[in-house]
Amino acid sequence: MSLTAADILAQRLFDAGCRHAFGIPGGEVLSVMHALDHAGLEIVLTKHENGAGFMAEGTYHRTGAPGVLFATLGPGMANAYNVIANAHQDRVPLVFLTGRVDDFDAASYTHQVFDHAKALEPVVKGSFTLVDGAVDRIVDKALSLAQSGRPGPVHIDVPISLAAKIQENTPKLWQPAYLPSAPSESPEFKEVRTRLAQAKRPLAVLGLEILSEGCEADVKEFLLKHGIPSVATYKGKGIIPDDHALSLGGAGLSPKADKVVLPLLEQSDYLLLIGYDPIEMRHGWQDVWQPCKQPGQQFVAEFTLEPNLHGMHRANFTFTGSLAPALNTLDKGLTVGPVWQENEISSAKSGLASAFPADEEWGPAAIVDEVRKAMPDHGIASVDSGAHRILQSQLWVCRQPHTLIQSSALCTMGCALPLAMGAKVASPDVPVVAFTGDAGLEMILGELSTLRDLKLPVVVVVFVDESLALIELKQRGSGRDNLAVDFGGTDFAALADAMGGRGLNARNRTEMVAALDGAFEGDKFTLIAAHIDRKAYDGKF
Ligand SMILES: Cc1ncc(C[n+]2csc(CCOP(=O)(O)OP(=O)(O)O)c2C)c(N)n1
Ligand SMILES: [Mg+2]
Repeated sequence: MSLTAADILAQRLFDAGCRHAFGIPGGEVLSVMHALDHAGLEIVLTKHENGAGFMAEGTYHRTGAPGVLFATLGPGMANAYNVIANAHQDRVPLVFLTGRVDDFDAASYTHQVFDHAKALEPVVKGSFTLVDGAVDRIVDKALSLAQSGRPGPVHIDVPISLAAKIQENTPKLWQPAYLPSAPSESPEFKEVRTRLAQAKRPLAVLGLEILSEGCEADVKEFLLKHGIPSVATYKGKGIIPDDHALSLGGAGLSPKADKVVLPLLEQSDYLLLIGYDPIEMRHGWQDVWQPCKQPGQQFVAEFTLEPNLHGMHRANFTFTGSLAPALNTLDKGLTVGPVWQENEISSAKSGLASAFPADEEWGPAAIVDEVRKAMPDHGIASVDSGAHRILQSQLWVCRQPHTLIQSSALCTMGCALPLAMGAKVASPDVPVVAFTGDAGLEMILGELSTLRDLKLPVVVVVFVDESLALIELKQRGSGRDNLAVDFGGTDFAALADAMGGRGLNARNRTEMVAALDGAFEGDKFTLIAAHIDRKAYDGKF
């Protein structure tokens, strides 16, 4: 059978586990889109390339296979920039396919044409142009790059005529998977083990690289076996269930949580950083710990996928390579003694619980509380950027990893709805909820019509406060006048009805419970406009 370049590209993506592709076609990417369809990827037409990219990311969180986003040249590519930057910062393997005018044409044609690769350079791991006769090799390189080390986005520009051109050569075999590598035994590694065995106050910091590697179960087993408590970044929540006695939940954005967690990090005599990528963290986490050489003082051992070039923190030893085999080696002959003998961890847990009460009569915490009660542990929540996210991320109890998804590095608005949609497309049987601020939703509203067309019962919970609450808080906190942070009210419930969903308002817990009833079933999305006061987050995080 004769295959075009686009067919080979599409088959490679299918072989890599990709089953969906999201985007908006233009004439220049039609051959690619149809080839993806023929190869067995479901094509999802969206309203904006930014939303499409987040849907593609949503599928990655469910399947582990790279997300696929396609866009036409020029404006299509430019619209996708935000989500590509997000994939870069949030370590998402994303394959970004664009159409491109043929080189002979570009010599005398300028309409919609600019250099995609140059524009994308700071936000992709690599940019490739398909070349006649080497399509298989180029796609393999792109896929390897997207998925190795810290995952990230790769861009493949597909010249229009090449896409439809029959390829003479038979595609070569898919290259084998890389095998995990672990640090070998060494005097340094021995010291890391010995110091852990002697530690009185060891504490692990868990990050998103654990999810990138897929070694959540190994990390959990190691920490629980040795009774080592941990704190996670927001992306790492649920590796150890948030309500486990050894878990301090997630941290990174909330000053109130930091007040409890950072002193523990300072008191700890042994920090074990596992896949901790500080790109999720703010200034409060810069150089919190001080690794020392002397016995009895703070010791920091770091296991990470890539060298520490960020400079956010230091460690006595940083081992790069696969995390699970490294923990396996660390485990050999290891016995950790009794730790944290003065109930510091349980006191910190109670401190966190009282800092974030969920029992208010009505408000953002009550909304999160009611949704949590309505969802099983394996249900998936996404959350947008804004004041609501900080509170939601602290309050949302994750008992399994991968159950709370968000943009925690780029922190972009407008991600929660499409992330939830992508997760639901990839796993229709799992209940999925998107939490979003009102401004964040208004940035991405068009995708509600995509959700209508998908006929999926995703639940969208909007914190309606008619305010850019997080920015208003910062503005007020810095003594500035109120400017460009308040806006008028949208009737989100009516809007949801108009866009083919089920719209409901909630102004108290009873209405919230009623709105959630049956919302995770059927073939319509439910949008719950949860009304809260402006300034509802004052003193809350
Ligand atoms: C694309 C983008 N633009 C601007 C910002 C800056 N920003 C962060 S949070 C926020 C307010 C979001 O308002 P809303 O969605 O209503 O959430 P709330 O803070 O009210 O909970 C803004 C403007 C951002 N993170 N992303
Ligand atoms: Mg708001």
